[in-house]
Amino acid sequence: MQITFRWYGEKLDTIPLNFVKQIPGVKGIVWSLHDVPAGDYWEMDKINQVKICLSKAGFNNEVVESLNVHEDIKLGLPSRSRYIENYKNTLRNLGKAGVKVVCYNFMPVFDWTRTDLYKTLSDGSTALFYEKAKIDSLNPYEFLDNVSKQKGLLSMPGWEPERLSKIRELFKAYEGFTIENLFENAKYFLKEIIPVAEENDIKMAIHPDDPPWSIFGLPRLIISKENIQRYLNLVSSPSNGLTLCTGSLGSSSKNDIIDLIKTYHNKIFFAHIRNVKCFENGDFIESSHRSCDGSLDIVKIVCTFHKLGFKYYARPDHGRHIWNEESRPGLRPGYGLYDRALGIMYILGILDTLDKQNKNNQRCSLC
Ligand SMILES: [Mn+2]
Repeated sequence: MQITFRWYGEKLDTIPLNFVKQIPGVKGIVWSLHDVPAGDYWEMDKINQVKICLSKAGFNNEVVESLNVHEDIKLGLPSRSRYIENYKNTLRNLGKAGVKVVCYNFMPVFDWTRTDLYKTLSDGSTALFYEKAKIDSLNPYEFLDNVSKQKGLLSMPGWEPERLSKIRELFKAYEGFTIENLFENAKYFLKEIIPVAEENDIKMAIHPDDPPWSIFGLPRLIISKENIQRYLNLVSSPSNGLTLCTGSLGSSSKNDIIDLIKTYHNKIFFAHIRNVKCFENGDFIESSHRSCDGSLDIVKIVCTFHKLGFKYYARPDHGRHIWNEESRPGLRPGYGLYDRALGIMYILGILDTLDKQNKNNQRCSLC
């Protein structure tokens, strides 16, 4: 697997690329044009600016996360055709710029959802936390009032102020909307864009819904093996694939991550590898990468990818805030430098051990 690191761009990220360069093993930067609203076209000039900036710093630009899908496409409104055309033209430009994988999601209204961005863990670090009872007891507007007061939320992808200001209208638009409607609209979208992705040698990798269950009565697509299979069947193509986010799918104990990797390894083009600690009452918190700190066996996960010859991209996904990093101005919750770097070192430690075993023709002792 090729290790990558998500970075928000020169204007928006407080972590300099030369710091990222000091994390061993990072080959590529996972990037996006975060200042372009969902549905708009990405101009070649802007794409090339990022490409030059990354290549100067010694990184490739082969993975984009996210190329956001406009809400009208998810809702299947007549205006979707304009946004789908923009999406296709953006894919053409990304292909020209050497992009190989595009991560996107099809989550209605909210991207990922948490109740606390800085929940304190027993060691004094803080992390993103989901409190089930709180989500269940609030309506979406109360929830937003509650969570948007927390530092840093509105700078997070998926929580852009312009999107959230329309939240009431959006919820109205989704009234009576079912999972069948969402699958139907996803199919329409894929039929349009997948041929363009194929022509441009791009793999589309849908990110699972986070958390993997319905919230606030909204339907959610990528939450289970059954739905993943159904989504991949919507359009059968080597360009229609998955981002396997261990933490998103793994926050439901119903999902067997190892089984998903074994079943879909030919369809996984991007792996988000992080741990999550799940509690019996449905709460979960993002823990360190170490297997014993969370509910997921990261050693076994990395080992399974390695055994299957996974050659695509991986990133450590989110991390905790440690070493007083939460006081850094402009920090994006979950996207500090230190814990993601530690996560990469943990993953590399596992991979190096596996490579050494292979070299010595030893049987794998890790999974
Ligand atoms: Mn993820």
